[in-house]
Amino acid sequence: MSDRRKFLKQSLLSSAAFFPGVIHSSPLIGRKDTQRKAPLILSTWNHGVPANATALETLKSGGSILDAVEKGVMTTELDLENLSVGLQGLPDREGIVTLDASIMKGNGECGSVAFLRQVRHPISVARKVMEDTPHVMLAGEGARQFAIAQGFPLEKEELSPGAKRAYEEWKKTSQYKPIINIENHDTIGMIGIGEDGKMAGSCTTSGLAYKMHGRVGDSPIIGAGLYVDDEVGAATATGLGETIIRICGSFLIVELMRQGRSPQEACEEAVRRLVAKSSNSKEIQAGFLAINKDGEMGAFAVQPGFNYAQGDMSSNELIDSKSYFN
Ligand code: SD4
Repeated sequence: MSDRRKFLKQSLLSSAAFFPGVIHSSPLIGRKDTQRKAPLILSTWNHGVPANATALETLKSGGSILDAVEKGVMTTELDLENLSVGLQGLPDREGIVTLDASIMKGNGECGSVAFLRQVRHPISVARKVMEDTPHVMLAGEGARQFAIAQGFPLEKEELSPGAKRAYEEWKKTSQYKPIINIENHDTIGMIGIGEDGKMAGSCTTSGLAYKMHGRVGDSPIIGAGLYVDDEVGAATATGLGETIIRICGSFLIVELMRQGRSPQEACEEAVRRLVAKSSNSKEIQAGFLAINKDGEMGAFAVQPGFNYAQGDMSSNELIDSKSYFN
């Protein structure tokens, strides 16, 4: 048995006292390196570890997989150190922070908000769009008015200290260039499968730093930044949104899995397609995560440096993704 498998088995055994029943319900552990028994949560970047921890806690205390992926990324939206998610994130060219978020269930229900200002938890507004409106997506002032009507408090519109410093520095040249792996905690995309096999996903971001005012990325676009289908699996994306939108990245991965590709093969094919459609692929970063209904997982990125957090009832670890370029 490999050391890694031994470790997983041991950590599972030591968690049995806390999660009785987990051992019985986890026959897949060790069958394949990329396969785990549900519940299982995957999320992008370093900040995925604390987000996964919240999601797993939510499941342990009886929440649904939808509750888990919402609460999980709310942790990141509140992280004041994080300059790429939430109101503390880096602003657009005008110095205004605008947020994008989406949420989806494996039965096809989904909701999103784009170009939203002043609301601390865009992911929860996206959930409200899904649950309380006949629509999928609300943007800009309409989204903000909807949030107010739903009782979300509006925050004062001012940059966080870190964002202010960075923006002042950027204004010295005002040159726009996507920054690869910005501080290693871009957008958070989270996908998960519950013990009952139901899947859900969430994605939330302040978008690309110094974007044009009004720019919307892939994260709130169902099929680009996020897609979930209980019959097949789920995928989420991070990185330069324009390149992800062009290939309908997350939808593409789920459809490739539907046709029989493994999550890893599907992520690699999506990156190959993205690279083929981008003239400047050496200068951009984009990464994908995928999981299928059997608990197999995959990840792939354009450039090195992308990592993700993989959590189940016995472990929550950071894993480096493979990439197209080395
Ligand atoms: C966007 N995909 O708005 C998001 C941001 C991101 O690396 O992930 N940046 O394009």
